[in-house]
Amino acid sequence: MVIEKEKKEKSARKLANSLEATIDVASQRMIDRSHELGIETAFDRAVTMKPCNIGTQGICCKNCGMGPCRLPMPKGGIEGEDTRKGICGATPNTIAARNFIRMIAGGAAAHSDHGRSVAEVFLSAARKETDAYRIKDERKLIEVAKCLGVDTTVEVDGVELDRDRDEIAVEVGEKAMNEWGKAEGELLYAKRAPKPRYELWKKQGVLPRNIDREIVEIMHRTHIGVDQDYRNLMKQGTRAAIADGWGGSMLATDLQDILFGTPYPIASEANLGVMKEDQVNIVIHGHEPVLSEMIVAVAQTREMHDYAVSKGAKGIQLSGICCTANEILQRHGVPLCGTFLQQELAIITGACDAMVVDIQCIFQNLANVAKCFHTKLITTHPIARMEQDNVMHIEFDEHHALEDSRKIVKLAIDNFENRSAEVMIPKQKSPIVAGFGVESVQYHLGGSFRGSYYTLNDNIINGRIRGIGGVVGCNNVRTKHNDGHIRVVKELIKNDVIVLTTGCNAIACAMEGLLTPESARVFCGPGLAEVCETVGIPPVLHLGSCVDNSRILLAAAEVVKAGGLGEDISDLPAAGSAPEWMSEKAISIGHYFVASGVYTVFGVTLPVSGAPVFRKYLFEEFEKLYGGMWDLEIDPVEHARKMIAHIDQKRQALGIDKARERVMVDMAARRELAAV
Ligand code: BF8
Repeated sequence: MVIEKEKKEKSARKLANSLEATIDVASQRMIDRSHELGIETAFDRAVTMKPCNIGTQGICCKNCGMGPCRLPMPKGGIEGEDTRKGICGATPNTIAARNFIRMIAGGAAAHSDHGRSVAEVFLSAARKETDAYRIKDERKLIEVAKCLGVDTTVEVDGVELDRDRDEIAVEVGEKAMNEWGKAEGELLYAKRAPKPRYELWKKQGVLPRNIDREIVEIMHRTHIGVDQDYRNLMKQGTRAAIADGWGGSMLATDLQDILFGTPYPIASEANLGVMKEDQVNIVIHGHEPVLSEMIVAVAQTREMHDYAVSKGAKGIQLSGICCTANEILQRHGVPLCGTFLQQELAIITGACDAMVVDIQCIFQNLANVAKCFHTKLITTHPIARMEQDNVMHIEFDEHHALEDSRKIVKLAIDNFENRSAEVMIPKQKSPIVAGFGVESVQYHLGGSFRGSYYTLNDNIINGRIRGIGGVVGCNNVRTKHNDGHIRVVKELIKNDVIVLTTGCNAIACAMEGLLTPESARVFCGPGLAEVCETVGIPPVLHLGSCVDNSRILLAAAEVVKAGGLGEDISDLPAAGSAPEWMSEKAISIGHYFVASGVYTVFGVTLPVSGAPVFRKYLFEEFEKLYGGMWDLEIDPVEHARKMIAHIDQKRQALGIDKARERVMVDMAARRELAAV
């Protein structure tokens, strides 16, 4: 009775309970603060707005004007033949598969269009049409040139010489741009996958032709009356997801690294407590580092610092939300302000002088929250504007990048004196080490001389490291903020599974203190702890933003290349996870993990439960086709245990399920062998 009464009262107030909403104390404080100030956030809206039960099962079709056709599961489940169908006769499998691959299309489009924007800036930098950007990492330029088939040397009078770097850069930019819309051929980066994987994609008919085409074809195939076989629909979904992971996302990562520098381990801090009461706080939110790189450069100038001081502030504090945060963290050590679900809370501190947003994962409600404070909310991208009239739009143009950034930073500084509401910045923040990648893992685990993945492989073979977990993805307000992320990751590292993380999972782990080498002793099993302590790395390696999941793919390819752990990614003792996913991008990422041979578990929900045959196809039959498959597990500990069970199964298949040291064969041993 008491519980019923409490429930009624709560729904009458329509407010979130901060302790139930998040595990993060700083966020709890700010949710409570929002209630004191009468400001509504996503946490409150989640209490009042229930998700559509049919949509969450994936069986609502709204692809034509005769619907929406909703095919709810019968109460007692399906008995006998499943006779449900839409007006046109579409079965639950067709509808769920159409919806699923449209999500892949949305996610692949978002990542890949981001990649295209970077490629455009890259090309204009290579052609010297802008002063703001230049090639920073020449080593990576050469590596990428080779992958794109760009000559890096020239023959002069029979002598092979290094080709001019500017010429290489222009051709890399042109070849990269071509990957989005070339008329013939196949995605060039597909060959960066292990050879058996590439051959498998070819055999299955899912090698992407170009990035845009695969996305467009999904929209065509899912139009009413086109593809009506869930298996054939998923074939196209697979092709588009590969075009994202091994195409648009990978190109975005590579070109960003060449332009802005390949990340190397760097120390910083994370959580709302990084904001400073006596400084101008600029929070950068979104995804494309093309803009945020310039803001970082401008905000760190003496001119801007002095200007801030002249306005009564002690300096400028930059921080980031979402994947922009990860981008500027991994290259400059700019602190993380928070995850996706903390974006409104950053403004509610009352200390956010400007929030600058570009694309993806930006709540429209930011405008309503900003209205309650002095905060300037600035949109910067032509494809991502907001209708509310308190939002400023300063369109960012790479040809005037520094000017635009100067304008934005000045606006924030000028706004410092307008703070009105009482400022309340939570104190919580954690120290972190971020900025890992394919190259730094090679360095840290291989040593400066060996510089390879052999040491990592050795430690997996000898059992100190049980396996690799790629844990990524969003926050989802339908589940307790960061709870799934942290419980999954802690269970993995406790069982000696090293974690590679990106996106909002990386930020959640940062806030929890898991991105420090010292955390190994506290949270890891003895084997992983020993490795981390010996080489001085955290047990959870921050590999960047969501497009940087491509770094996880390439790291997996390197592990295969180093030998001893099978011939393909699907042989590795590895598993993927997105405990709190919510975006279409996460579905595309999940599917390119699966198509690359990785067992991938999602938390919260998956829109497939209303179509049991289609669900079985993704969860079981996909393994026979690609060596990787989907799974759903809501309980975080069980979620991690499923990953560990899969890792153990792979260890057994490789014959490395018994812990053993690698025995070096010396001369004496050789003689003994020869004598036998
Ligand atoms: O691309 S993890 S909530 S921020 S979608 Fe968005 Fe999800 Fe965060 Fe980055 Ni990725």
